[in-house]
Amino acid sequence: MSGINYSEKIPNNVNLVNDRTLQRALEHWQPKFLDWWQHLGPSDFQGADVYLRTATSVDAEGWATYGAVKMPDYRWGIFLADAQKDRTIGFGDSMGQPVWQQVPGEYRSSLRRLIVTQGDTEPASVEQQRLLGHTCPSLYDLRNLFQVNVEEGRHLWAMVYLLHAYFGRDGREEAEELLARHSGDADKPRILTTFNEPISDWLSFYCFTYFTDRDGKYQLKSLAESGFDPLSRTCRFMLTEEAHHMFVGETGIGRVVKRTLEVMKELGSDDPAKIRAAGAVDLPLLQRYLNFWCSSSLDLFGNEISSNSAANFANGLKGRPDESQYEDHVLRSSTFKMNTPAGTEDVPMLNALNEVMRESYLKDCEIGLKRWNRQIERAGFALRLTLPATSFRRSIGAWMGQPVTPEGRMVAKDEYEKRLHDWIPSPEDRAFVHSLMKRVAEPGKMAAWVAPPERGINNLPVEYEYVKLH
Ligand code: BYC
Repeated sequence: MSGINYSEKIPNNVNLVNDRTLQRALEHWQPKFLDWWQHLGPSDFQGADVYLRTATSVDAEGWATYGAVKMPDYRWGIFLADAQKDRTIGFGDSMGQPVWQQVPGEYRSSLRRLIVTQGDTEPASVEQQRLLGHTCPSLYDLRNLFQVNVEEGRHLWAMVYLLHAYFGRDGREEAEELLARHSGDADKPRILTTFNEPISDWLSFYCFTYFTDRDGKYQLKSLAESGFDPLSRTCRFMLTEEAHHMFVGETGIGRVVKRTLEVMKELGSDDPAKIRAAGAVDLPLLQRYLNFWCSSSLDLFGNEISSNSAANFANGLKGRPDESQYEDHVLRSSTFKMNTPAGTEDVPMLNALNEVMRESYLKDCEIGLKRWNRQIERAGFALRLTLPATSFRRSIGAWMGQPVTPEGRMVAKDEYEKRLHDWIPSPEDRAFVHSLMKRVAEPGKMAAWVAPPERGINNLPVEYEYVKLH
Protein backbone atom coordinates (compact mmCIF):
# COMPACT_ATOMS: atom_id res chain seq x y z
CA MET A 1 0.00 0.00 0.00
CA SER A 2 1.27 3.49 -0.83
CA GLY A 3 0.40 5.83 2.01
CA ILE A 4 -0.03 9.48 1.27
CA ASN A 5 2.04 12.07 3.03
CA TYR A 6 -0.43 14.68 4.30
CA SER A 7 2.09 16.69 6.26
CA GLU A 8 3.39 18.29 3.07
CA LYS A 9 1.92 21.33 1.39
CA ILE A 10 0.89 19.13 -1.53
CA PRO A 11 -0.21 15.67 -0.32
CA ASN A 12 1.43 13.06 -2.53
CA ASN A 13 2.71 9.55 -2.83
CA VAL A 14 5.35 10.40 -5.43
CA ASN A 15 8.11 11.33 -3.02
CA LEU A 16 7.91 15.00 -3.91
CA VAL A 17 10.05 15.89 -0.94
CA ASN A 18 13.04 14.33 -2.67
CA ASP A 19 12.65 16.40 -5.81
CA ARG A 20 12.97 19.98 -4.65
CA THR A 21 12.81 21.51 -8.13
CA LEU A 22 9.57 19.77 -8.98
CA GLN A 23 8.15 20.48 -5.53
CA ARG A 24 8.94 24.18 -5.91
CA ALA A 25 7.40 24.31 -9.39
CA LEU A 26 4.19 22.68 -8.16
CA GLU A 27 4.09 24.89 -5.08
CA HIS A 28 4.34 27.83 -7.43
CA TRP A 29 1.32 26.53 -9.41
CA GLN A 30 -0.71 25.73 -6.27
CA PRO A 31 -1.81 29.33 -5.40
CA LYS A 32 -2.82 29.84 -9.03
CA PHE A 33 -4.99 26.76 -8.79
CA LEU A 34 -6.55 28.01 -5.53
CA ASP A 35 -7.18 31.38 -7.10
CA TRP A 36 -8.87 29.66 -10.05
CA TRP A 37 -10.97 27.60 -7.60
CA GLN A 38 -12.07 30.75 -5.74
CA HIS A 39 -13.06 32.56 -8.93
CA LEU A 40 -14.26 29.79 -11.23
CA GLY A 41 -15.02 26.92 -8.85
CA PRO A 42 -18.41 26.58 -7.14
CA SER A 43 -19.99 29.99 -6.77
CA ASP A 44 -20.45 30.69 -3.03
CA PHE A 45 -20.45 27.78 -0.53
CA GLN A 46 -16.69 28.18 0.02
CA GLY A 47 -17.33 28.59 3.77
CA ALA A 48 -19.76 25.67 4.02
CA ASP A 49 -18.80 22.42 5.75
CA VAL A 50 -19.22 19.69 3.16
CA TYR A 51 -19.21 15.98 3.96
CA LEU A 52 -16.47 15.02 1.50
CA ARG A 53 -14.43 11.98 0.75
CA THR A 54 -10.69 12.59 0.54
CA ALA A 55 -8.20 10.12 -0.87
CA THR A 56 -5.81 8.92 1.83
CA SER A 57 -4.20 5.91 0.21
CA VAL A 58 -4.19 4.26 -3.18
CA ASP A 59 -5.10 0.89 -1.70
CA ALA A 60 -8.32 -0.49 -3.23
CA GLU A 61 -9.52 -1.33 0.27
CA GLY A 62 -10.25 1.79 2.27
CA TRP A 63 -8.59 4.37 0.03
CA ALA A 64 -10.56 7.37 1.30
CA THR A 65 -11.80 8.99 4.48
CA TYR A 66 -15.01 11.00 4.91
CA GLY A 67 -15.56 14.11 6.94
CA ALA A 68 -16.68 17.74 6.99
CA VAL A 69 -14.34 19.93 4.94
CA LYS A 70 -14.57 23.49 3.66
CA MET A 71 -13.91 23.14 -0.06
CA PRO A 72 -10.94 25.50 -0.30
CA ASP A 73 -9.29 23.37 2.43
CA TYR A 74 -9.71 20.14 0.47
CA ARG A 75 -6.33 18.39 0.24
CA TRP A 76 -5.85 18.24 -3.52
CA GLY A 77 -2.90 15.99 -4.06
CA ILE A 78 -0.94 13.78 -6.38
CA PHE A 79 -1.63 10.07 -6.14
CA LEU A 80 -0.40 7.37 -8.45
CA ALA A 81 -1.59 3.76 -8.24
CA ASP A 82 1.18 1.39 -7.16
CA ALA A 83 3.70 0.41 -9.83
CA GLN A 84 3.29 -3.08 -11.25
CA LYS A 85 6.57 -4.96 -11.15
CA ASP A 86 8.14 -5.64 -14.55
CA ARG A 87 5.19 -4.16 -16.42
CA THR A 88 5.56 -4.32 -20.20
CA ILE A 89 3.82 -2.48 -23.02
CA GLY A 90 0.58 -4.35 -23.69
CA PHE A 91 -0.21 -3.36 -27.30
CA GLY A 92 1.13 -1.78 -30.47
CA ASP A 93 4.40 -2.26 -32.32
CA SER A 94 6.55 -2.23 -29.14
CA MET A 95 4.39 -4.76 -27.35
CA GLY A 96 6.31 -6.76 -24.74
CA GLN A 97 9.03 -4.18 -24.19
CA PRO A 98 9.43 -2.63 -20.74
CA VAL A 99 7.17 0.37 -20.09
CA TRP A 100 8.81 3.81 -20.07
CA GLN A 101 9.45 5.70 -16.85
CA GLN A 102 10.45 8.77 -18.88
CA VAL A 103 8.88 10.24 -21.99
CA PRO A 104 10.51 8.86 -25.15
CA GLY A 105 11.68 11.88 -27.19
CA GLU A 106 9.87 10.81 -30.35
CA TYR A 107 6.50 10.64 -28.55
CA ARG A 108 6.87 13.76 -26.49
CA SER A 109 4.44 15.97 -28.37
CA SER A 110 1.79 13.24 -28.82
CA LEU A 111 1.88 12.38 -25.12
CA ARG A 112 1.77 16.02 -24.12
CA ARG A 113 -1.24 16.54 -26.37
CA LEU A 114 -3.10 13.60 -24.80
CA ILE A 115 -2.32 14.78 -21.28
CA VAL A 116 -3.26 18.39 -22.01
CA THR A 117 -6.55 17.34 -23.64
CA GLN A 118 -7.39 15.13 -20.68
CA GLY A 119 -6.30 17.82 -18.20
CA ASP A 120 -8.36 20.50 -19.93
CA THR A 121 -11.65 18.66 -19.36
CA GLU A 122 -11.24 18.54 -15.58
CA PRO A 123 -11.36 22.25 -14.66
CA ALA A 124 -13.75 22.77 -17.59
CA SER A 125 -16.39 20.61 -15.91
CA VAL A 126 -16.02 22.50 -12.61
CA GLU A 127 -16.53 25.77 -14.49
CA GLN A 128 -19.57 24.39 -16.29
CA GLN A 129 -21.18 23.38 -13.00
CA ARG A 130 -20.25 26.39 -10.91
CA LEU A 131 -23.72 27.87 -10.46
CA LEU A 132 -25.61 24.66 -9.79
CA GLY A 133 -25.24 24.90 -6.01
CA HIS A 134 -27.74 27.74 -5.95
CA THR A 135 -30.55 25.50 -7.21
CA CYS A 136 -29.71 22.18 -5.53
CA PRO A 137 -32.68 19.80 -5.16
CA SER A 138 -31.36 18.63 -1.76
CA LEU A 139 -28.34 18.78 0.53
CA TYR A 140 -27.54 15.22 -0.51
CA ASP A 141 -27.28 16.36 -4.15
CA LEU A 142 -25.38 19.48 -3.21
CA ARG A 143 -22.77 17.37 -1.48
CA ASN A 144 -22.49 15.06 -4.49
CA LEU A 145 -21.99 18.04 -6.79
CA PHE A 146 -19.17 19.34 -4.59
CA GLN A 147 -17.63 15.88 -4.30
CA VAL A 148 -17.52 15.65 -8.08
CA ASN A 149 -16.10 19.18 -8.29
CA VAL A 150 -13.25 18.69 -5.82
CA GLU A 151 -12.29 15.41 -7.48
CA GLU A 152 -12.27 16.96 -10.94
CA GLY A 153 -9.95 19.54 -9.36
CA ARG A 154 -7.76 16.68 -8.16
CA HIS A 155 -7.76 15.14 -11.62
CA LEU A 156 -6.44 18.44 -12.90
CA TRP A 157 -3.64 18.11 -10.34
CA ALA A 158 -2.94 14.61 -11.65
CA MET A 159 -2.34 15.90 -15.18
CA VAL A 160 -0.44 18.97 -13.99
CA TYR A 161 1.90 16.73 -12.06
CA LEU A 162 2.70 14.78 -15.24
CA LEU A 163 3.25 17.99 -17.19
CA HIS A 164 5.56 19.45 -14.55
CA ALA A 165 7.44 16.25 -13.80
CA TYR A 166 8.04 15.01 -17.34
CA PHE A 167 7.72 17.87 -19.84
CA GLY A 168 10.01 20.60 -18.52
CA ARG A 169 9.31 24.19 -19.46
CA ASP A 170 6.64 23.29 -22.09
CA GLY A 171 4.84 21.28 -19.45
CA ARG A 172 4.86 24.19 -17.00
CA GLU A 173 3.50 26.48 -19.70
CA GLU A 174 0.75 24.01 -20.54
CA ALA A 175 -0.15 23.82 -16.84
CA GLU A 176 -0.63 27.60 -16.81
CA GLU A 177 -2.78 27.38 -19.94
CA LEU A 178 -5.04 24.83 -18.25
CA LEU A 179 -6.08 27.63 -15.90
CA ALA A 180 -6.20 30.27 -18.65
CA ARG A 181 -8.72 28.59 -20.98
CA HIS A 182 -12.28 28.72 -19.67
CA SER A 183 -15.44 26.84 -20.49
CA GLY A 184 -17.55 28.79 -22.99
CA ASP A 185 -15.00 31.63 -23.27
CA ALA A 186 -15.26 33.24 -26.71
CA ASP A 187 -11.50 33.85 -26.98
CA LYS A 188 -10.02 30.99 -24.96
CA PRO A 189 -12.52 28.16 -24.85
CA ARG A 190 -11.87 24.66 -23.53
CA ILE A 191 -10.43 22.25 -26.12
CA LEU A 192 -13.33 19.82 -26.59
CA THR A 193 -16.78 21.06 -27.57
CA THR A 194 -18.85 19.32 -24.86
CA PHE A 195 -16.85 21.14 -22.21
CA ASN A 196 -18.01 24.49 -23.52
CA GLU A 197 -21.72 23.64 -23.19
CA PRO A 198 -23.41 25.33 -20.24
CA ILE A 199 -24.69 23.06 -17.46
CA SER A 200 -27.22 25.36 -15.90
CA ASP A 201 -29.78 22.90 -14.55
CA TRP A 202 -29.62 19.67 -12.58
CA LEU A 203 -31.14 17.53 -15.31
CA SER A 204 -28.17 18.50 -17.46
CA PHE A 205 -25.84 17.75 -14.54
CA TYR A 206 -27.24 14.22 -14.16
CA CYS A 207 -27.00 13.67 -17.93
CA PHE A 208 -23.46 15.07 -18.01
CA THR A 209 -22.30 12.82 -15.18
CA TYR A 210 -24.02 9.87 -16.87
CA PHE A 211 -22.74 10.40 -20.42
CA THR A 212 -19.73 12.70 -20.29
CA ASP A 213 -18.11 11.28 -17.16
CA ARG A 214 -18.54 7.88 -18.81
CA ASP A 215 -16.48 9.13 -21.74
CA GLY A 216 -13.99 10.04 -19.00
CA LYS A 217 -14.08 6.44 -17.80
CA TYR A 218 -13.36 5.12 -21.30
CA GLN A 219 -10.61 7.63 -22.06
CA LEU A 220 -8.97 7.05 -18.67
CA LYS A 221 -9.16 3.29 -19.13
CA SER A 222 -7.42 3.58 -22.49
CA LEU A 223 -4.76 5.89 -21.05
CA ALA A 224 -4.34 3.49 -18.10
CA GLU A 225 -3.04 1.01 -20.71
CA SER A 226 -0.32 3.45 -21.80
CA GLY A 227 3.30 2.40 -22.13
CA PHE A 228 4.19 5.67 -20.38
CA ASP A 229 3.95 4.22 -16.89
CA PRO A 230 3.39 7.41 -14.85
CA LEU A 231 0.37 8.21 -17.07
CA SER A 232 -0.97 4.70 -16.66
CA ARG A 233 -0.60 4.78 -12.87
CA THR A 234 -2.18 8.23 -12.59
CA CYS A 235 -5.20 7.21 -14.66
CA ARG A 236 -5.68 3.97 -12.75
CA PHE A 237 -6.16 5.91 -9.55
CA MET A 238 -8.39 8.54 -11.18
CA LEU A 239 -10.74 5.74 -12.25
CA THR A 240 -11.36 4.89 -8.60
CA GLU A 241 -12.80 8.37 -8.05
CA GLU A 242 -14.63 8.49 -11.39
CA ALA A 243 -17.03 5.65 -10.48
CA HIS A 244 -18.94 7.87 -8.02
CA HIS A 245 -19.41 10.56 -10.66
CA MET A 246 -21.22 8.13 -12.96
CA PHE A 247 -23.21 6.84 -9.99
CA VAL A 248 -24.45 10.41 -9.43
CA GLY A 249 -25.61 10.50 -13.06
CA GLU A 250 -27.22 7.08 -13.16
CA THR A 251 -29.06 7.39 -9.85
CA GLY A 252 -29.92 11.03 -10.59
CA ILE A 253 -31.71 10.16 -13.82
CA GLY A 254 -33.25 7.09 -12.14
CA ARG A 255 -34.66 9.31 -9.38
CA VAL A 256 -36.14 11.71 -11.95
CA VAL A 257 -37.80 8.77 -13.72
CA LYS A 258 -39.11 7.44 -10.40
CA ARG A 259 -40.66 10.76 -9.43
CA THR A 260 -42.19 11.27 -12.87
CA LEU A 261 -43.76 7.81 -12.75
CA GLU A 262 -45.27 8.59 -9.33
CA VAL A 263 -46.81 11.76 -10.77
CA MET A 264 -48.03 9.91 -13.87
CA LYS A 265 -49.72 7.34 -11.65
CA GLU A 266 -51.31 10.00 -9.44
CA LEU A 267 -52.62 11.81 -12.52
CA GLY A 268 -53.49 8.62 -14.39
CA SER A 269 -51.98 10.29 -17.43
CA ASP A 270 -48.82 10.49 -19.50
CA ASP A 271 -49.77 13.87 -20.95
CA PRO A 272 -46.59 16.02 -20.80
CA ALA A 273 -48.60 19.21 -20.18
CA LYS A 274 -50.30 17.69 -17.12
CA ILE A 275 -47.05 16.26 -15.80
CA ARG A 276 -45.35 19.64 -16.16
CA ALA A 277 -48.27 21.35 -14.47
CA ALA A 278 -47.72 18.95 -11.57
CA GLY A 279 -44.10 20.05 -11.36
CA ALA A 280 -42.36 16.95 -12.77
CA VAL A 281 -40.22 16.22 -15.82
CA ASP A 282 -42.19 14.43 -18.55
CA LEU A 283 -40.38 11.47 -20.08
CA PRO A 284 -40.27 12.88 -23.67
CA LEU A 285 -38.47 15.89 -22.22
CA LEU A 286 -36.01 13.62 -20.43
CA GLN A 287 -35.50 11.77 -23.74
CA ARG A 288 -34.54 15.05 -25.41
CA TYR A 289 -31.98 15.74 -22.67
CA LEU A 290 -30.57 12.22 -23.13
CA ASN A 291 -30.34 12.81 -26.89
CA PHE A 292 -28.52 16.09 -26.37
CA TRP A 293 -25.89 14.89 -23.90
CA CYS A 294 -25.37 11.49 -25.48
CA SER A 295 -24.77 12.94 -28.96
CA SER A 296 -22.49 15.63 -27.56
CA SER A 297 -20.47 13.04 -25.62
CA LEU A 298 -20.17 10.80 -28.69
CA ASP A 299 -18.14 13.58 -30.30
CA LEU A 300 -15.57 13.22 -27.52
CA PHE A 301 -14.24 10.04 -29.09
CA GLY A 302 -12.93 12.01 -32.09
CA ASN A 303 -13.20 11.19 -35.79
CA GLU A 304 -14.38 7.75 -36.85
CA ILE A 305 -11.29 7.40 -39.00
CA SER A 306 -8.30 8.83 -37.18
CA SER A 307 -4.59 8.69 -37.93
CA ASN A 308 -3.96 10.13 -34.46
CA SER A 309 -5.62 7.14 -32.81
CA ALA A 310 -3.72 4.76 -35.12
CA ALA A 311 -0.37 6.32 -34.24
CA ASN A 312 -1.17 6.50 -30.52
CA PHE A 313 -2.01 2.80 -30.49
CA ALA A 314 0.85 1.61 -32.70
CA ASN A 315 3.31 3.61 -30.59
CA GLY A 316 2.03 2.22 -27.29
CA LEU A 317 0.72 5.57 -25.99
CA LYS A 318 -3.02 4.89 -25.77
CA GLY A 319 -4.62 1.44 -25.85
CA ARG A 320 -8.20 0.24 -25.84
CA PRO A 321 -10.10 0.09 -22.55
CA ASP A 322 -9.36 -3.29 -20.92
CA GLU A 323 -6.81 -4.11 -23.62
CA SER A 324 -6.19 -7.59 -22.18
CA GLN A 325 -9.72 -8.72 -23.12
CA TYR A 326 -8.71 -8.64 -26.82
CA GLU A 327 -6.68 -11.29 -28.63
CA ASP A 328 -4.88 -9.17 -31.21
CA HIS A 329 -2.88 -6.36 -29.61
CA VAL A 330 -1.03 -5.21 -32.72
CA LEU A 331 -3.90 -4.78 -35.19
CA ARG A 332 -1.71 -4.50 -38.27
CA SER A 333 -3.76 -6.98 -40.29
CA SER A 334 -7.38 -6.49 -39.26
CA THR A 335 -10.05 -4.21 -40.63
CA PHE A 336 -13.26 -2.66 -39.32
CA LYS A 337 -16.58 -2.26 -41.15
CA MET A 338 -17.33 1.42 -40.78
CA ASN A 339 -20.70 2.98 -41.53
CA THR A 340 -20.32 6.37 -43.17
CA PRO A 341 -22.78 8.50 -45.14
CA ALA A 342 -21.21 7.02 -48.30
CA GLY A 343 -22.01 3.45 -47.20
CA THR A 344 -20.03 0.72 -45.44
CA GLU A 345 -16.26 0.91 -45.82
CA ASP A 346 -13.51 -1.47 -44.75
CA VAL A 347 -11.10 0.62 -42.70
CA PRO A 348 -7.76 -0.53 -41.24
CA MET A 349 -8.55 -1.41 -37.63
CA LEU A 350 -5.80 0.87 -36.33
CA ASN A 351 -7.56 3.88 -37.86
CA ALA A 352 -10.95 2.83 -36.51
CA LEU A 353 -10.09 2.72 -32.81
CA ASN A 354 -12.08 5.83 -31.89
CA GLU A 355 -15.13 4.07 -33.29
CA VAL A 356 -14.30 0.80 -31.53
CA MET A 357 -14.18 2.71 -28.28
CA ARG A 358 -17.38 4.61 -29.07
CA GLU A 359 -19.16 1.29 -29.62
CA SER A 360 -18.08 -0.16 -26.27
CA TYR A 361 -18.98 3.14 -24.59
CA LEU A 362 -22.51 2.94 -26.00
CA LYS A 363 -22.91 -0.61 -24.69
CA ASP A 364 -22.01 0.71 -21.25
CA CYS A 365 -24.52 3.56 -21.66
CA GLU A 366 -27.26 1.00 -22.40
CA ILE A 367 -27.05 -0.39 -18.86
CA GLY A 368 -28.72 2.63 -17.27
CA LEU A 369 -31.32 2.79 -20.02
CA LYS A 370 -32.32 -0.82 -19.31
CA ARG A 371 -32.70 -0.05 -15.62
CA TRP A 372 -34.82 3.09 -16.20
CA ASN A 373 -36.96 1.28 -18.77
CA ARG A 374 -37.62 -1.51 -16.28
CA GLN A 375 -38.92 1.14 -13.86
CA ILE A 376 -41.23 2.48 -16.58
CA GLU A 377 -42.40 -0.98 -17.57
CA ARG A 378 -43.15 -1.95 -13.97
CA ALA A 379 -45.22 1.21 -13.59
CA GLY A 380 -47.29 0.04 -16.56
CA PHE A 381 -46.39 2.73 -19.11
CA ALA A 382 -45.49 2.06 -22.74
CA LEU A 383 -42.82 4.66 -23.44
CA ARG A 384 -39.20 3.46 -23.55
CA LEU A 385 -36.13 5.66 -23.28
CA THR A 386 -33.51 5.08 -25.99
CA LEU A 387 -30.03 6.17 -26.98
CA PRO A 388 -29.75 8.21 -30.18
CA ALA A 389 -27.97 6.72 -33.21
CA THR A 390 -24.24 7.50 -33.34
CA SER A 391 -24.89 9.40 -36.57
CA PHE A 392 -27.35 11.82 -34.90
CA ARG A 393 -26.30 15.48 -34.40
CA ARG A 394 -22.61 14.87 -34.73
CA SER A 395 -20.28 17.82 -35.00
CA ILE A 396 -17.13 15.85 -35.60
CA GLY A 397 -16.27 12.97 -37.91
CA ALA A 398 -17.88 11.33 -40.92
CA TRP A 399 -21.44 12.19 -39.81
CA MET A 400 -20.67 15.82 -39.03
CA GLY A 401 -23.57 18.07 -40.02
CA GLN A 402 -25.54 15.20 -41.61
CA PRO A 403 -29.31 15.49 -41.21
CA VAL A 404 -29.92 12.23 -39.38
CA THR A 405 -32.78 11.48 -36.94
CA PRO A 406 -32.14 9.96 -33.49
CA GLU A 407 -33.25 6.65 -35.04
CA GLY A 408 -30.42 6.96 -37.58
CA ARG A 409 -32.58 7.81 -40.61
CA MET A 410 -31.25 10.36 -43.10
CA VAL A 411 -33.83 13.08 -43.83
CA ALA A 412 -33.90 16.28 -45.87
CA LYS A 413 -31.96 19.17 -44.29
CA ASP A 414 -35.00 21.39 -43.85
CA GLU A 415 -36.99 18.59 -42.20
CA TYR A 416 -34.07 18.00 -39.85
CA GLU A 417 -33.88 21.65 -38.92
CA LYS A 418 -37.62 21.91 -38.43
CA ARG A 419 -37.78 18.84 -36.23
CA LEU A 420 -34.57 19.28 -34.25
CA HIS A 421 -36.48 20.51 -31.20
CA ASP A 422 -38.55 17.35 -31.21
CA TRP A 423 -35.26 15.59 -30.56
CA ILE A 424 -33.20 17.89 -28.35
CA PRO A 425 -34.48 20.36 -25.71
CA SER A 426 -36.23 23.41 -27.17
CA PRO A 427 -35.89 26.83 -25.53
CA GLU A 428 -39.32 26.19 -23.94
CA ASP A 429 -38.15 22.84 -22.57
CA ARG A 430 -35.12 24.48 -21.04
CA ALA A 431 -37.21 27.31 -19.62
CA PHE A 432 -39.53 24.76 -18.02
CA VAL A 433 -36.65 22.79 -16.50
CA HIS A 434 -35.17 26.03 -15.21
CA SER A 435 -38.51 26.91 -13.61
CA LEU A 436 -38.21 23.71 -11.54
CA MET A 437 -34.75 24.61 -10.29
CA LYS A 438 -35.43 25.98 -6.80
CA ARG A 439 -33.00 25.48 -4.01
CA VAL A 440 -34.03 22.94 -1.36
CA ALA A 441 -31.56 23.07 1.50
CA GLU A 442 -33.27 21.55 4.55
CA PRO A 443 -31.81 18.21 5.63
CA GLY A 444 -33.89 15.32 4.27
CA LYS A 445 -36.09 17.53 2.06
CA MET A 446 -36.18 16.93 -1.69
CA ALA A 447 -37.34 19.01 -4.67
CA ALA A 448 -40.67 17.80 -6.06
CA TRP A 449 -39.27 16.81 -9.47
CA VAL A 450 -36.83 14.18 -8.19
CA ALA A 451 -37.32 11.20 -5.84
CA PRO A 452 -35.06 10.82 -2.80
CA PRO A 453 -32.09 8.46 -3.19
CA GLU A 454 -32.40 4.94 -1.83
CA ARG A 455 -29.57 5.46 0.60
CA GLY A 456 -27.26 8.18 1.85
CA ILE A 457 -23.51 8.55 1.53
CA ASN A 458 -21.13 6.25 3.40
CA ASN A 459 -23.96 4.54 5.32
CA LEU A 460 -25.35 7.81 6.65
CA PRO A 461 -29.10 8.42 6.41
CA VAL A 462 -30.51 10.42 3.50
CA GLU A 463 -31.63 13.06 6.06
CA TYR A 464 -28.06 13.71 7.20
CA GLU A 465 -26.98 17.34 6.93
CA TYR A 466 -24.41 16.71 4.18
CA VAL A 467 -23.67 20.38 3.74
CA LYS A 468 -23.71 22.72 6.72
CA LEU A 469 -24.43 26.10 5.20
CA HIS A 470 -24.10 28.15 8.45
N1 BYC B 1 -14.19 18.65 -29.88
O1 BYC B 1 -8.01 12.36 -35.03
P1 BYC B 1 -9.09 13.05 -34.28
C1 BYC B 1 -13.25 13.41 -18.95
C2 BYC B 1 -9.95 17.42 -32.49
S1 BYC B 1 -13.72 13.21 -20.59
C3 BYC B 1 -13.23 19.45 -30.40
O2 BYC B 1 -10.46 12.86 -34.71
P2 BYC B 1 -8.18 11.86 -31.94
C4 BYC B 1 -14.19 14.13 -18.06
C5 BYC B 1 -8.70 16.73 -32.02
O3 BYC B 1 -8.25 17.30 -30.78
C6 BYC B 1 -12.32 12.43 -21.36
N2 BYC B 1 -12.15 18.99 -31.06
O4 BYC B 1 -9.13 12.72 -32.79
C7 BYC B 1 -15.54 13.96 -18.16
C8 BYC B 1 -7.77 16.96 -33.18
O5 BYC B 1 -7.27 18.28 -33.10
P3 BYC B 1 -5.73 18.60 -33.43
C9 BYC B 1 -11.26 13.40 -21.85
C10 BYC B 1 -12.03 17.67 -31.21
O6 BYC B 1 -6.96 12.61 -31.64
C11 BYC B 1 -16.39 14.67 -17.33
C12 BYC B 1 -8.70 16.88 -34.38
O7 BYC B 1 -10.01 17.14 -33.87
N3 BYC B 1 -10.08 12.69 -22.22
O8 BYC B 1 -12.22 12.99 -18.56
O9 BYC B 1 -8.09 10.49 -32.49
C13 BYC B 1 -15.88 15.56 -16.39
C14 BYC B 1 -8.67 15.55 -35.07
O10 BYC B 1 -8.75 14.57 -34.09
C15 BYC B 1 -12.98 16.76 -30.70
C16 BYC B 1 -9.63 12.59 -23.46
O11 BYC B 1 -10.23 13.10 -24.37
C17 BYC B 1 -14.11 17.30 -30.01
N4 BYC B 1 -15.06 16.52 -29.50
O12 BYC B 1 -9.14 11.76 -30.66
C18 BYC B 1 -14.52 15.73 -16.29
C19 BYC B 1 -8.38 11.76 -23.66
N5 BYC B 1 -12.58 15.51 -31.00
O13 BYC B 1 -4.93 18.00 -32.29
C20 BYC B 1 -13.66 15.02 -17.10
C21 BYC B 1 -7.28 12.47 -24.36
C22 BYC B 1 -11.45 15.61 -31.69
O14 BYC B 1 -5.47 17.97 -34.74
N6 BYC B 1 -7.63 12.86 -25.70
N7 BYC B 1 -11.10 16.90 -31.80
O15 BYC B 1 -5.69 20.11 -33.40
C23 BYC B 1 -7.67 12.01 -26.77
O16 BYC B 1 -7.46 10.83 -26.63
C24 BYC B 1 -7.98 12.55 -28.11
O17 BYC B 1 -7.46 13.83 -28.20
C25 BYC B 1 -9.49 12.59 -28.48
C26 BYC B 1 -9.60 12.86 -29.97
C27 BYC B 1 -10.14 11.24 -28.13
C28 BYC B 1 -10.22 13.70 -27.76
